[in-house]
Amino acid sequence: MIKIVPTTPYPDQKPGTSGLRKKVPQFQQKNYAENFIQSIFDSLEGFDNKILVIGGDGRYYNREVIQIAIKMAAANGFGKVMVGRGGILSTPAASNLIRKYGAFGGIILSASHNPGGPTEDFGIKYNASNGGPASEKITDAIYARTKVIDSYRICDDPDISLDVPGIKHVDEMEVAVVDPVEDYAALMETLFDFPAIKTMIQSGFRVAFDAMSAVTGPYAKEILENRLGAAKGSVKNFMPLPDFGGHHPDPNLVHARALYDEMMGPDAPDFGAASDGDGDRNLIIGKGIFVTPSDSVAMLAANAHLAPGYAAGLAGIARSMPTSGAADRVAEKLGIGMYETPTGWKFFGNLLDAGMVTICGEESAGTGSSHVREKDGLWAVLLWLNILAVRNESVKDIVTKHWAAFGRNYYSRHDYEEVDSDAANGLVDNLRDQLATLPGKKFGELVVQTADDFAYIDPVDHSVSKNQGIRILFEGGSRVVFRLSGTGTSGATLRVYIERYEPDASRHDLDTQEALADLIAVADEIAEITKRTGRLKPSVIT
Ligand code: VG1
Ligand code: CO
Repeated sequence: MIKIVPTTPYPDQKPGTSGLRKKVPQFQQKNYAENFIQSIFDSLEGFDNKILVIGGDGRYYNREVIQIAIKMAAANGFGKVMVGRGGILSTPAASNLIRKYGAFGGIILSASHNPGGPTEDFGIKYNASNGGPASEKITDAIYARTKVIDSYRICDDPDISLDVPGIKHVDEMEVAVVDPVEDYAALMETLFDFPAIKTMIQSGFRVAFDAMSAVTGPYAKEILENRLGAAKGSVKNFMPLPDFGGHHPDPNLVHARALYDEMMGPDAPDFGAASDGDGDRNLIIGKGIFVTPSDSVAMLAANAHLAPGYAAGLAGIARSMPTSGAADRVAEKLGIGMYETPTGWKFFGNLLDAGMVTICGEESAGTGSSHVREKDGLWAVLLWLNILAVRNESVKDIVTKHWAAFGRNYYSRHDYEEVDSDAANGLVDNLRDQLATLPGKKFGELVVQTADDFAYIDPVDHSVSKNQGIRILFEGGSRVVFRLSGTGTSGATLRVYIERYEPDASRHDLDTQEALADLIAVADEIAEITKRTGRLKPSVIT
């Protein structure tokens, strides 16, 4: 039976870079999840009798919110819900289901790379019928609705069993519990040359994949071990755990340190990779060489035509503004369009839908293509493997040859986590105040060419997104970028992105932090990071 339950608004349900993310206890407040889900439905039109896809990364509180979302979908008039078995769907797999089955949209429960558990993070985001994260127009409408919501609709049916695939019902609505992996794995087989990768692996090529006790475990096991023949045990930490084993499921050099150490060790496999909580990020490490995400986007774009799904070439490339310019050089050489967007995958959706770009990437270990409308960790792994199988060279060879051909963009991101919010906002305000006077200023050898607060005009729908990050560009092409994270759940996180272009191949094997040392010092001087945050060094360097 459908119930209409009175409720009162929460003031803090503004979606960030990728949906609403809060600590679990905040989500456990009375009606907190219900308010947000009803606000999503209230901001949409025309979903009567349509399909809604629901799934999450398996983190703590996932199953509870999935039951709520299913019963609310039934009470709001959806015709059918597709939910992954066990409540599991990686973010790219959910995007694929929405597209493949013509769903109206999807609700993805995840706080991505943030830790999980009873006192850690949870998140909810809405994806539209193209399979991609809701546009700012929709997220703004959802937020506006959360501020005035006074009731929500829910069926008072008992919980459905999520563990056995098949068709069930909640009130009049059908619920299909589906295998989370099958459709996704089938899509990957259409894009990549599985037989060629399999042959490479059979000839002794070794792979190590760290699923970080998060959602990609079942996907990686099925694809890498079962279908591609990687040795049992190649996929590590493959059981999705509600608390990710107490770790941050963030595939960077800090949190995926064990994999990094293995790949730098004497008996390193040929290829190492990891993904994050919800399966949309990727870390790529070759034997003895870490590939920065910005470089990875560029190298994947330069070689994508070697995989069957991209044999016809690329329509264009898009990258988020803080991502290095390495991909720009590839686009230039290929003679295709290059687009620079704000941070967050939602900004790629229009470009992909319009057929203007094929490959997109972010410096935060996000790479993807037009096959879905999310970044996709395993996709990036498989494209790398496909390229390695065709070129029959090591990751290191591919990387060094790429740098020799295009030049190297030394690149690093410094994160200052859980900084006092007022201090962080003050720092950004202070930077903004300096924008007009910075051009022409000299800092040692470095001369500021331009400085601005990045604004984006979407070339498809002409919507404008302002205040997307402070950019300081120096003569010669080096730059530092500052922005505050929109995915954290406590205090503020300051991200500083540092980049220098080096065309000279004899200078391509410097240590990254050393190659960027003067820019790092200038970033601190201009932004007064130490003075304002009290931090002597970043919490995470990627
Ligand atoms: C971060 C990354 C951004 C990414 C976003 C969501 O956002 O910088 O590139 O799109 O996370 O990724 P922010 O606002 O914290 O910098 V995920 O894998 O957390 O969904
Ligand atoms: Co993620």
